[in-house]
Amino acid sequence: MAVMVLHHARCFDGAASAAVFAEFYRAKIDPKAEFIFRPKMHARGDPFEDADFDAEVVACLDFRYTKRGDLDWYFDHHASAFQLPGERAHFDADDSGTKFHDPKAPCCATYMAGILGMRWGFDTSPYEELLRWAQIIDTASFENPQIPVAMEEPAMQLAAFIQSADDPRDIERFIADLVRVPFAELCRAPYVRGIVAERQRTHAHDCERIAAVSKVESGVLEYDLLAEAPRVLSHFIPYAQHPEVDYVVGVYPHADGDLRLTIGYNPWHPAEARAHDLAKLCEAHGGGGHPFVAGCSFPHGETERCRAAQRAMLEILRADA
Ligand SMILES: [Mn+2]
Repeated sequence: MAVMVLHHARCFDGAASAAVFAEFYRAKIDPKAEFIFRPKMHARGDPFEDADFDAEVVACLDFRYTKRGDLDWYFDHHASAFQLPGERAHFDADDSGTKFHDPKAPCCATYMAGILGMRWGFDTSPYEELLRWAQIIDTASFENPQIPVAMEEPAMQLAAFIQSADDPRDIERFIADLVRVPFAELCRAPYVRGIVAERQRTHAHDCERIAAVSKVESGVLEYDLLAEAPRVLSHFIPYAQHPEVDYVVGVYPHADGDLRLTIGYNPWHPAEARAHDLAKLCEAHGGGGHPFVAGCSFPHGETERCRAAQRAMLEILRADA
């Protein structure tokens, strides 16, 4: 029996959710199941395609809902899970008992693990380290911005791997290894180490560039790297360099080929002091995410639209000051 696992791409929580779901499925539903892991990227309109549903069983984790193609399993915690007309009503009318969404859940992997433990009696204790780090990373609950920016902690190196890896075979192998190989050992595996070492080099360069182009005004930091090479950028760099800012709105060409706008509320400032729903600000420009960190993608070449969206958001955030 083939099980398609659609999971949020380039995301540690998405990979952790996929890994733990496959363990659950083998333990409690079908020990002979074979898994196809397919990373899904957010996109304007319908991000799904027919090939996503090319299996007997389809699970979608840490990603948008769809009423297309008969989903069998669904776990998500994104506030912007339901974007197309009729999706929310379709979800609400579902009585399968295998689809779950809670925008208040801090992390998809821990939310899903809780439900699988309670309703299916699945023992999630072997995945304690994986689940703990998935939640720390997804909620950006690091003690200080140096932890993600230094990129030394094994879990941070694994997060760097999944954000950068392109080869579907590496990603599939990584998802399987996440639940079998201790983190420190997995970091040393050559297929992981190669990608992480390269990532650490480009990350050091990114830190220099962000320091050079950042502008801070009224508690909001902006940066624009659209004229530079495409990259996978750590969104914590500005907070390590300017711990005083409340919000960051940056634009840069992402390695996936799109132009990316990223917007965040300083994770080390009091959560209750956040005055804006950043997912809503992004939905107005075709993006989405969480109230405290969100983003939009624009097709390559739409530099002006990307900059205009950034200006619009900066204006809203700075109007408070
Ligand atoms: Mn997540």
